[in-house]
Amino acid sequence: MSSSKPKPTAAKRLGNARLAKLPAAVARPGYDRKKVTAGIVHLGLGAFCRSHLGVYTDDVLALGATDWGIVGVNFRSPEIIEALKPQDGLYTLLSREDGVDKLRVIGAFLDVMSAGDQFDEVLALMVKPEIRVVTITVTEKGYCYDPATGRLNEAHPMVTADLADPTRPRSLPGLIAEALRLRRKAGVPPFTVLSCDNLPQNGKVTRAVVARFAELSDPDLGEWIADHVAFPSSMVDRITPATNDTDRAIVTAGLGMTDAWPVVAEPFHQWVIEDNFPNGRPAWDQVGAILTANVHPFETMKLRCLNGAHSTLAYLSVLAGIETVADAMADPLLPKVIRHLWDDDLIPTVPPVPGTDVVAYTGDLEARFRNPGIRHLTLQISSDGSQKLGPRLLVPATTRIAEGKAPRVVPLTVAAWMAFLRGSDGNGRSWTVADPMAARLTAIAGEHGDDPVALADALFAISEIFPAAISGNAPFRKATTQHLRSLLTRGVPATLTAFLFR
Ligand code: CS2
Repeated sequence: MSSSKPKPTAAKRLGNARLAKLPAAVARPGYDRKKVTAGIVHLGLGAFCRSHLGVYTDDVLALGATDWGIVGVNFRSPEIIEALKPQDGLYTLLSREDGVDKLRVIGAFLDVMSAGDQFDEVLALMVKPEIRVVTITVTEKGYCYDPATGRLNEAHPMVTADLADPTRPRSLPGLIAEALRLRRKAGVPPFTVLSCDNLPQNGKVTRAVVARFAELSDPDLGEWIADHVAFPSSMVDRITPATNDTDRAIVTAGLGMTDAWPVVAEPFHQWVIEDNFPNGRPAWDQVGAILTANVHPFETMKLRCLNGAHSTLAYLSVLAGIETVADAMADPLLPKVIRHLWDDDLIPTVPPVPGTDVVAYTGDLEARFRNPGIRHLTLQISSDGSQKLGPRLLVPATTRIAEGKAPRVVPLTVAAWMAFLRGSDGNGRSWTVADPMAARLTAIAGEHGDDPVALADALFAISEIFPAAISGNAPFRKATTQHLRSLLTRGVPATLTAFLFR
């Protein structure tokens, strides 16, 4: 959050007491919040869960199901708690398309808590029988897993710290395992754990990290979790850029009162959920979510086509000085690169998706990416590449290689990521590399920065990121190194021109 924003005064702040004073044009909870009780604990209170889970659940509450309110728990930054607590958990969704702004105040989050400062309270809440679902958005790195294997990273510093004292966990796997241990001890049926992050088979990964963590601290608990707790997978989608001060000002003007932290999102939203909730669930299916036995095809399509294209746009754009996805889509070359990525490398790897034409889906993605009302920063998407490249692009590239085909665009994305790790373009522009592996990656880039062969060799050697099928594939390495040389010496436009028109 910007420090320049004025401190909202209590009198003019969004909150329960001022809901009735909102202008008629602003949508608001269609139910009595006082009657709503918590049925969900949500872990990871970023913008995404507020534009997605919060909105679907707000719609369910409006259907009259009063026992599915959410308590949001944050692991790290206290700012979101400080913003939402004085607002009774209320916040505004600003959805934007074709120059039209729509404001809606969401009431589904009944309370917000800090997993650090309020640890005992959070744990006590997670043990209550009325909490039947725990939802998660902590981004890829929050799972403390190894992206290459999908298993718990047992050497992760938070995991080793939590294993030393499993009753005071700080990590996601540690917290869920401890809450489940206490529920079991108290004879309370387990909650269902629903991951809403962009990981392939996110339910399976969550189950793997929680059950393994538990097994390491108490083998019996590990077995009980594996046998008794449901971890459905889900595919989540809504483009939600970080909120900026212009958005805050628009919301304040529209509400006639201050909202310290609204969320901005595109109108489009999609949620496909594996229907495995032994302890009950909100009727999300009645408000637009797809509940199905098999999420896999949907998730594969979305993770590869949407997120894979995002990452490709992000690295090339940061290098080229292009700030937003919409600006990238206005570039003469980048949309052509993305079309090749879809047609040549990704669509052939997506299994049939029920009721969906995948080519048409990518056409819709193009339109969504072009939405000029959404200032989605390419630098924001560039974060955590060590976690994102695998599921989004390297896994489908591996599939293509196994079929005897050479991936065409993925080596270019990997080259752009390698050049991005240098943190500057050598011409005075610089940026921050945000990544859980940043120290190691930027040290490598610093050492080999100008030498494409040495830089690519050193990065391909990181087995946590590059599976052997990629790092051991000579044509892939050669293509990547050539693109990297071109990016470092000739820059993005000349590289893309050569790539597209050679
Ligand atoms: C983006 C996603 O930041 C990123 O890595 O690709 O946050 C993307 O906007 C969402 O998954 C859209 O549903």
